[in-house]
Amino acid sequence: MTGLFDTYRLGDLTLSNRIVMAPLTRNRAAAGNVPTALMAEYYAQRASAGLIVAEATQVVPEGQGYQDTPGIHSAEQVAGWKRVTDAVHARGGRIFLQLWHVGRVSHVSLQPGGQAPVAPSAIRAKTKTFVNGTFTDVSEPRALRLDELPGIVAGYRKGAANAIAAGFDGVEIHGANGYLLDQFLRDGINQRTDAYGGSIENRARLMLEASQAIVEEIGTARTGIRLSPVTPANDAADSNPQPLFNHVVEQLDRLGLVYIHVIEGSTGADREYGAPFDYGALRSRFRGSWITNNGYDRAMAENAIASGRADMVAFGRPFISNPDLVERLRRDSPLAQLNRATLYGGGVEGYTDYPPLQAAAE
Ligand code: 8OZ
Repeated sequence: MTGLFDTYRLGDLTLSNRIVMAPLTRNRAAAGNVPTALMAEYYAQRASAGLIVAEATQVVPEGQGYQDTPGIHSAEQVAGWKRVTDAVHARGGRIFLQLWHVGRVSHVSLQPGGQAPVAPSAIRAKTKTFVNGTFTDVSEPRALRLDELPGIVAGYRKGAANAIAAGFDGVEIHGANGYLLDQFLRDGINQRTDAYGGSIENRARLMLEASQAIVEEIGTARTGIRLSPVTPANDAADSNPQPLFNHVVEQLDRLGLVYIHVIEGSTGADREYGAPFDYGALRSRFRGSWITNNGYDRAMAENAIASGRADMVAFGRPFISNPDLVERLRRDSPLAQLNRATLYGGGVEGYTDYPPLQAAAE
């Protein structure tokens, strides 16, 4: 029987186990949205994960929606990320970068020239962002012009090329949680009347064009994607997600992506949200690897792997407070609880100071 701690062949990589560190926004980049030495230490501490998916990272300046999130569009950012990937590789880990454009989930104070954030349609999201140390309402967006969409795709392509230049083993396209690509998918957000709005095929077009561009740039074996079919995160809503995501997954299969990473239910919350939704119908449409996520514990993860329902299981919050999560799961040891006050922004505290089991016991 296949277990959580067995190796896994992902594309051209052999991963040491089936446990994935989910991408986690921590808002600790330095000026210029440059990854720091502290971030390298944080990821290196977690290198025993079979695969780390590094935090959501804006591919273009307009793609930023929260303070101090890292980018992958400048030479300084690439150099900063190189320190991170070197540190993880030195510990025998593997690391992908999550490529991000927030679309309408942003604030004018974070946008170049104080401009409005961009979106499929000029509809403000009922959600908050994190700016100047506090949560604040997002700004009113403007609709992207049709002639701007090739530039968005080019941004993802360049982000992927930069990620490889920075030493990442691959990229995960952020197609989830109500950010730009997910905004285009959903009929509750996308009211366009051009080739990128209306039908399911049209709403999926931007995500698929970005995916194709990335595949052309870095190859299928290094390109994964994260989806959240029923999440209400960031005011995401669709009248009929099953046929929408059936189509999306069929097309991602055609492009040959190496994995799909699915958030089941409401992101970071109720797994049953949006039920009934048939995740098996998605899996059966995809020949690549399947990563499942959202509120898994050891028993649930073992079951998902043993039953063949997933190839790998991603853990988010448990990896924040347990740098040695893999070892703790292996021993079935108790998990440390995380401190919510230090999630977003700050320094060492609540970031690199969670001890591994050994040290905690001493
Ligand atoms: C928490 C805070 C800010 C951003 C996501 C990138 O939900 C995020 C995010 C999460 O995908």
